[in-house]
Amino acid sequence: MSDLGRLEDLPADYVAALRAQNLVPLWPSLRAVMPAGKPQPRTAPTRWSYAALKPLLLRAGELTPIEKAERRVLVLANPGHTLEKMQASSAIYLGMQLLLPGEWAPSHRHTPNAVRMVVEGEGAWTTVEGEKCPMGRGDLILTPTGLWHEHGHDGDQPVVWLDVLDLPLVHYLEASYHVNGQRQAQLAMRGDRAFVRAGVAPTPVFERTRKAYPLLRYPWADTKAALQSLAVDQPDLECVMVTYLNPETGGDAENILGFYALMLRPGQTLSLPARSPASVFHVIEGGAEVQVMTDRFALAEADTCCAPGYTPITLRNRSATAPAFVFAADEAPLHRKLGLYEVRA
Ligand code: GTQ
Repeated sequence: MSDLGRLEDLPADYVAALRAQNLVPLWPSLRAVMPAGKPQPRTAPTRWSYAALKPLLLRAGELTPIEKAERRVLVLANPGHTLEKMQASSAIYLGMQLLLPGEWAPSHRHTPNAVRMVVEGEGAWTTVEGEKCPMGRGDLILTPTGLWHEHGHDGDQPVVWLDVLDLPLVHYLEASYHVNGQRQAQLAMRGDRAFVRAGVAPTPVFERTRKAYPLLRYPWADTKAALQSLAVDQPDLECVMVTYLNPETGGDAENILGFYALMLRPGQTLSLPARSPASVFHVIEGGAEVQVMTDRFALAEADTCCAPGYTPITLRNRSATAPAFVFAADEAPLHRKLGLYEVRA
């Protein structure tokens, strides 16, 4: 491969004349925007310890009243992108949100899609389009693009959850904005049993629901039971993983990011192939070691890490006797829609 000409090789007056016309020569920058063989992601393998961040988050609870924060969140920022960018990967935003007893995070809606993975505490809820979704450890609650949502808390201990948004992508597309709303009249408690069995869906008078997002709350007890059934049903299955789905379409729960839960059997090491999307892992129960290139993160419960795309990932259960349960998010739905999805052997 021949070396391409550099900017310094060009006469200064020529470069100045180009700039004056808002023109740029491609060849000095071609390799940077299209590197050979594989991308050079800015996303650095990064781990965030819950034990380290929790006191800082609780301190934010003392320093900043909810009225001054709207959403009291510490962003899990990837230094590879610079912290100011507030992104875990090119498309994924992660934040740890704190809600104290009696607090209320007012109703709004926005173009980025969000999900919440509940980390700790009881008694909080998210109301989505008038439906109240209780938040318990390990529950996944969707607030897809454009849907009104607010958070409240009737319990007596702090509640913490992990926010996963496609904000960096939507912001990059110059399509990110929010609208503030009124406190929602709570129409109903969101039932979470309607889609509890895979393979059948509610069909009143031969019509299926036409809701774009028929399921907003995925209780951890059900997801965990699905993983345990799968592990028992297929004892030789290496990758005991489920995808959070839209139960009406069978497609991904949201349009841009994908969400998964996986179970590592006691003592198991699971090798995942190099895939184009970046991914995030968060331990729901147990302990897991995540190896990405030369980085090896020992994750305890509630710890979170991210990995760039195009690199193999190895997950290992740190316990020889108990299973480990891990929540994962990635950019696969986005890559698939764009025709960019790749798995490398
Ligand atoms: O709870 O609506 O972490 O709007 C960032 C933006 C959470 C939320 C975040 C948000 C929210």
